[in-house]
Amino acid sequence: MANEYTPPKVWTMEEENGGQFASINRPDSGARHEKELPVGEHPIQLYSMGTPNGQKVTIMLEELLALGVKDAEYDAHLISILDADQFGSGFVNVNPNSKIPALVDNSFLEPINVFESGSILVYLAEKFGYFLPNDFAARASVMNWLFWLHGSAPYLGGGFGHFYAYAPEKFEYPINRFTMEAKRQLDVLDKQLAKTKYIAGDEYSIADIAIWPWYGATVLGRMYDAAEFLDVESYKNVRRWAEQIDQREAVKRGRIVNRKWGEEWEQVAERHSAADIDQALAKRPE
Ligand SMILES: N[C@@H](CCC(=O)N[C@@H](CS)C(=O)NCC(=O)O)C(=O)O
Repeated sequence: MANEYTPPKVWTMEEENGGQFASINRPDSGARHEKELPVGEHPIQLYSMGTPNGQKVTIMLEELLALGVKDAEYDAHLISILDADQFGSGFVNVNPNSKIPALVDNSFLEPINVFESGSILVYLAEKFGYFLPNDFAARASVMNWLFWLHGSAPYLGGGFGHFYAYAPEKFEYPINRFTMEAKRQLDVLDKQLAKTKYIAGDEYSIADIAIWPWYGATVLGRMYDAAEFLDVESYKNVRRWAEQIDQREAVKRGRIVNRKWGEEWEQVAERHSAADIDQALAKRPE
């Protein structure tokens, strides 16, 4: 085999390995610089970026606001992961794992730090009583699919997306391996959505809110420029579900928060009130 690699006895990081994100990846954790986090006027403070993991939380908050839950008002501060903001001391105090999204709830005597997007979704669902049913069987189904997403998405993003779109070269072995897995996952979703309206059953839930920004966006052709390569048209049930969720007002609002790329109307770098999103969406062409 050409370019065969023999691993050394002990791995050390000698140089950047190339590719997008290479300059921020290091094999250690913790703060790299001092930087306090800004705090806005609402009890809920979100520190995030509008990637699929970030979108989960802003969609959830916008869904809660759409239901009239006023206490779900939030400040969403941009953490630019390409500028290493996730390694600032304030952010690391909230999330020692240095990944967006992270949330601080200041509604109590002591602030509550919440990190991991799945944990944030469950926290908000339990705090406000929506999108996570109390019925034991229905709740188990939502949890099944929420945990499914958190075990599966790293293969789609860190595996398929990384090697298909971001790696410095197109390496056949990992592209084959992760394309196989991404397509298998899409098939799992397609078979489930042949039976149910939403992922976990008849009701829209945090499972849909978690899965849509990854797999919904993939079948809508918004991820990695890979719609044709993955033949997304063939996942008819996932497409039907993805299009349906794409039409929700809260989804249209939440998916553009903490985002500084794309069209002008889909960029809301920071959100401190509903007007920030209204102003961006008003620029959308008819
Ligand atoms: N399991 C985590 C994953 C979060 C994650 O991977 N966030 C990425 C952006 S989508 C990040 O912050 N990357 C920055 C880095 O790796 O330094 C979650 O669901 O919250």
